[in-house]
Amino acid sequence: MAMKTKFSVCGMCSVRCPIQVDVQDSKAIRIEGNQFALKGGLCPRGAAGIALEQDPEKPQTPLIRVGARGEGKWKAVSWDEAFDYVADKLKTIMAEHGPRSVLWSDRGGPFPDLPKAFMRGLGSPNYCNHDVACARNVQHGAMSTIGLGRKGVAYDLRNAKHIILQTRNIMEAVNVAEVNATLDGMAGGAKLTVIDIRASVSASKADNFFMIRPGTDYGFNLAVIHTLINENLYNKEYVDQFVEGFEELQSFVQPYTAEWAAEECGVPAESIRDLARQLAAAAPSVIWHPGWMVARYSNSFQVCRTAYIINALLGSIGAKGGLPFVNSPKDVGRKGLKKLVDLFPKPEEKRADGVGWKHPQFDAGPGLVNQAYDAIVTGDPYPIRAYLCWRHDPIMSMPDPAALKKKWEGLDLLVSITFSWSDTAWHSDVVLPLSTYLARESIIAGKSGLKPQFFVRKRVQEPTFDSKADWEIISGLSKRLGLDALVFDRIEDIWNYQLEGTGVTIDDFDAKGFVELADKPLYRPISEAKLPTLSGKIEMVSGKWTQAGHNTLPEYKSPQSPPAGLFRITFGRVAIHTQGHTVNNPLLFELMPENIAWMHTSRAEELGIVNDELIEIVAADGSTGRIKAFVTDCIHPEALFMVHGFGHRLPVESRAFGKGVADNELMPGGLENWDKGGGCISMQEHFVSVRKI
Ligand SMILES: Nc1nc2c(c(=O)[nH]1)N[C@H]1C(S)=C(S)[C@@H](COP(=O)(O)OP(=O)(O)OC[C@H]3O[C@@H](n4cnc5c(=O)[nH]c(N)nc54)[C@H](O)[C@@H]3O)O[C@H]1N2
Ligand SMILES: Nc1nc2c(c(=O)[nH]1)N[C@H]1C(S)=C(S)[C@@H](COP(=O)(O)OP(=O)(O)OC[C@H]3O[C@@H](n4cnc5c(=O)[nH]c(N)nc54)[C@H](O)[C@@H]3O)O[C@H]1N2
Ligand code: SF4
Ligand SMILES: [Mo]
Repeated sequence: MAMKTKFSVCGMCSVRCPIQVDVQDSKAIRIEGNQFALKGGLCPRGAAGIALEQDPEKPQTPLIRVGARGEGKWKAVSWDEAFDYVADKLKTIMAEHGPRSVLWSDRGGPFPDLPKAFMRGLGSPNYCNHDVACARNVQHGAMSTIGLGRKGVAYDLRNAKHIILQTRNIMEAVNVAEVNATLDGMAGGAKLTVIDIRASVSASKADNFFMIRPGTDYGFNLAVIHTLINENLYNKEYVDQFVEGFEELQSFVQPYTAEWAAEECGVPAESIRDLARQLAAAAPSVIWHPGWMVARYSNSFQVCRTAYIINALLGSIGAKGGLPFVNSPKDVGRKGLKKLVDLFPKPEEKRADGVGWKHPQFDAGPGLVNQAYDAIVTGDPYPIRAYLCWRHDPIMSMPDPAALKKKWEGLDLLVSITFSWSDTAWHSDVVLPLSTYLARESIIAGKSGLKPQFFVRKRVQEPTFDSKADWEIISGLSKRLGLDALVFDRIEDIWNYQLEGTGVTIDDFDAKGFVELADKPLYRPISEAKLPTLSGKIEMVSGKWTQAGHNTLPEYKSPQSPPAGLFRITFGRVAIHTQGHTVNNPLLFELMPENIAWMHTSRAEELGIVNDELIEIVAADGSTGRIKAFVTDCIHPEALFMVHGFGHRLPVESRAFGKGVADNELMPGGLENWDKGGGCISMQEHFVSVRKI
């Protein structure tokens, strides 16, 4: 049969790049980046989607647990049986404890409207996503300075003159469009500065590289602010007009000189001053990246805040080549998508995780799922009894799996909806296999940007196994739970509902896979932007956080250096794998079957460890893992680094089984260590020891 090319959206990681897929004989045979958006470019994981689709080592039908939780004994059932089972359980639980006792979490992303509508339909306020283990601190860092969320401004990398990556490895923790834009920006003369605890691939391309002592970034940033202010390098006119609390910031940073930071962070004072001068020369086309995976320290929120503060001092918030404001459809005179959540009234009940009442400063959208887990245990403010875990693997993505499983013991129902096996799926009562992104449609998503757009994922082939799309699973459950408004026979009915009144039809997506709502990028000057902070300006001291009792310019506290013989556990990504769920992918496994432990040469010598030697890592609770040592000068001596996502122990994953170490298992008690200012779990506040075998 003739080959066809279909547009779709990658699902191999949370970025969701636009793709195009060649299909022959009704099967996907090749994937590349969307020609119109990414000029064909794709990352290694994106190219491995077909291996995922065809891999038999994943749940192939709905499964109901027959043994104890986590024992791995299952009964394969039909979709009707699975839907009946879940719906009946939910009805019983809701009859006894109310709809509020149902919790939902997912991986976040651009398609939350449908699951949010489902939760509203049930009458539960407890919709959450995974962000306490990812970017909440950036979100709240943005909200507490500029009032907008982190996606309220864009990173205008292509037009930047200086890009600073702090705790952000843009070349390996990939977003294809951002990689392309950074390389284009650099080809156009942009300088790159990297601040990291080790030499990443991004660092290898940098003009300035600071190998910083782990956990001292807040101190580093305070010294940069000190230099910008004391050397009069900041944009005074901009600050006078658009910044609130400058005097407080100025007096607060006085102790934090470049010399002070040199001692604290382990980088030369002159280099810090030189960086500040380079930034001033490039301003306002400067992007000090506030980070992405910042669930690391109890001061990570301050690192993110000070990133926005530095951007503000340079006048780059709202500037071309800096962090311009994104535009919604309304900003360009168009109408946005009609929302599915509006089919139901907002539940009046307060959230189980305390967001909106106990924590009034936080963004209610995705909540704080770890706090909702506590309600399972304590019944405070009310019990959570059912948990629908959708494209989310908390057992691998949160610290201390044993403690997490203990918290979940009080659940009467734990359902995992997933396209691969995961620790969470294995521990569930019911597993509902979700079709991979190649074999399912999504609802239409709206994306704000310099040019706002709508995009949609279309099914490029039928599922290889007995799986279903998100909307099919929600329809199946809704039918049995009496949520008639969410029962759809065809995805087109959802798409048409969403597009009502927008002037766009579903056929308009055929040309490029997405529909742009403006012809050219619109840069809105800050003078025209209405910032939703209490003062209406960029706040050096957050009004909202202050009202909630939080000091947003707290004194710097030096992180403890690891006691003799110990290392601080640090982690990150690599271009070949996504989090915990690609290690068992046949192609990606071949490229990188296990993780390794980076350690500084001087530390390895002390321990008598040589490169490539198998070593044992011992966590604070005495648990151990075996991994190969990577001995290098390119990491700070206090740190031990590994790529996250390895150390699988599920017998159903023959490739990943037993390979490498799970960093999340080296963080005993870590679930309790979370930041009341920023909301994230602080995962890099754990020490481990290392021994020869
Ligand atoms: N110790 C430690 N913990 C971490 C991290 C770390 O580096 N170290 N990283 C943190 C970060 S940044 C994040 S974002 C979280 C991630 O953790 P999670 O939010 O749990 O995301 P994934 O590990 O990607 O797992 C998602 C699950 O959903 C399923 N799935 C179904 N459909 C899709 C789809 O369309 N796309 C994707 N991606 N998955 C799908 C997958 O099969 C997988 O089992 O973990 C965080 N936790
Ligand atoms: N290939 C790939 N790409 C991905 C993902 C993936 O799983 N795989 N996941 C996506 C997701 S969900 C996310 S959140 C992003 C994450 O994107 P990033 O946050 O950029 O990724 P990470 O590798 O977790 O961390 C970035 C860097 O922080 C460094 N670091 C660790 N501790 C410190 C410290 O104390 N100070 C400083 N300055 N640096 C430190 C690490 O060494 C690492 O190089 O990537 C996205 N893209
Ligand atoms: S970065 Fe790679 S894996 Fe993630 S969505 Fe884009 S192509 Fe897919
Ligand atoms: Mo993330």
